[in-house]
Amino acid sequence: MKRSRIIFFMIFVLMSSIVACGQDDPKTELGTKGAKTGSSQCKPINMGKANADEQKPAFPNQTRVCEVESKSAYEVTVIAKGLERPWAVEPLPNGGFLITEKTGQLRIVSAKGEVGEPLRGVLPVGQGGVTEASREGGLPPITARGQGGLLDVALSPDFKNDYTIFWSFSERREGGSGTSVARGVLSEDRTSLENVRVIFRALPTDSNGLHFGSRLAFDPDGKLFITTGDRFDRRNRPKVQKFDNHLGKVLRINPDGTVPEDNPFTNKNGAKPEIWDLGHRNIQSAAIDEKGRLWTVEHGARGGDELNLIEKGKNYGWPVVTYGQEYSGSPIPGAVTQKEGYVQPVYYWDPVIAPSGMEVYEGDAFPEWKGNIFIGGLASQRLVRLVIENDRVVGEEHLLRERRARIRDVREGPDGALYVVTDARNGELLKISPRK
Ligand SMILES: [Ca+2]
Ligand SMILES: [Ca+2]
Repeated sequence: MKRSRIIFFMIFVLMSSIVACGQDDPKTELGTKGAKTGSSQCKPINMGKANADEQKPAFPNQTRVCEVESKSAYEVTVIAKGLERPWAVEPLPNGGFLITEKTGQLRIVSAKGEVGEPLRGVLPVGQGGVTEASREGGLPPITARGQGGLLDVALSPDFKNDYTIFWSFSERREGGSGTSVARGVLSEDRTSLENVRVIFRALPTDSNGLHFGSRLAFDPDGKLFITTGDRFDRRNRPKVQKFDNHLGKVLRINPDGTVPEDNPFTNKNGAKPEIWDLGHRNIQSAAIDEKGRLWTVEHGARGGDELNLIEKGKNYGWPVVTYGQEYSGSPIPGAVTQKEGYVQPVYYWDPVIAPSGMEVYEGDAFPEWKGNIFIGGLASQRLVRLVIENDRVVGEEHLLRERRARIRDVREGPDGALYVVTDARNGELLKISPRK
């Protein structure tokens, strides 16, 4: 019995690698081929067989749209190497980049690619109600366990004047850890963070190391969106549909940590006032589009990664309305794919891409890509490009497949190039720019 299982497993591994080779047929790094858009014979990208293949999309093009190919010629340059599990990249307005490393360092990488020392931070005692003494001279205590660590970073909307930055992390707390957000001011010499304080703590705290979210995005009014996850286990999952906690939600706060008066549930009894919407599994992608609207991509269960356009006060379903199935292959208990009162995803993937960071492209360097959504793929090792028309996905392209790297974040720089970090012990910062 045991032996046959091993043989079966070996055959499975062999087959998987053959499929993987077939999918990743070598492509040059330069995207110069003609687009296939518009063909009635078009095919979706071959990601393999769907896990929940009996599930049907709610509308056409909600999954597996036509594969398209960029006409724009681009090149990929390695700006920096040797980053330790980078989680986020944020281009700075005057050149260079802020980079978070999951293991706890926040660094500046210069425009030329020089990797700076970790920024020194100071947490004033008593501010932010920290439950444990901060590491002396360090950032608020971070638990870099499981999926936790130093996670996203965002610039203040007025960064050019206030030098303020925001970051999310899994905070070490009594009873485990939880997603928190801190802010601090970058010193003039760009070596340390000053006036650091924690402005948000997702509750409840849990002892596991999974599903922390978390991306940060400022809306055009200067309010800060924070995304979270469901903290993974069956015990926590039902909390996503309840208002008395922060799990599986988009939250919205003022940059000083107070709650905006126009949040949807500030008058609801027992509701956490930071809640903007609910019903998410684990949102690790968030970006604002040209109209100022928030888009997110979340890790679904097996076969249920989804793209959502976020609206105030809405319910996005998890775990009662969702695509996909449990990792075990069994159905998600009690779940359906459609139900009135729950927002359908704009798009979903089965099999999944395992999404990370995202960007809505608005630059001038690639006119063809304007309004497109770019999403990093971790397990899928690719950069996903979605062509959007009337808030629906009409084309999909997978870039960077030949690099075979877990893509952790993607952001647009002031120059219109895309900047990408790869999730590895020797992580890279890549630049995608027009081919010279
Ligand atoms: Ca960010
Ligand atoms: Ca959903």
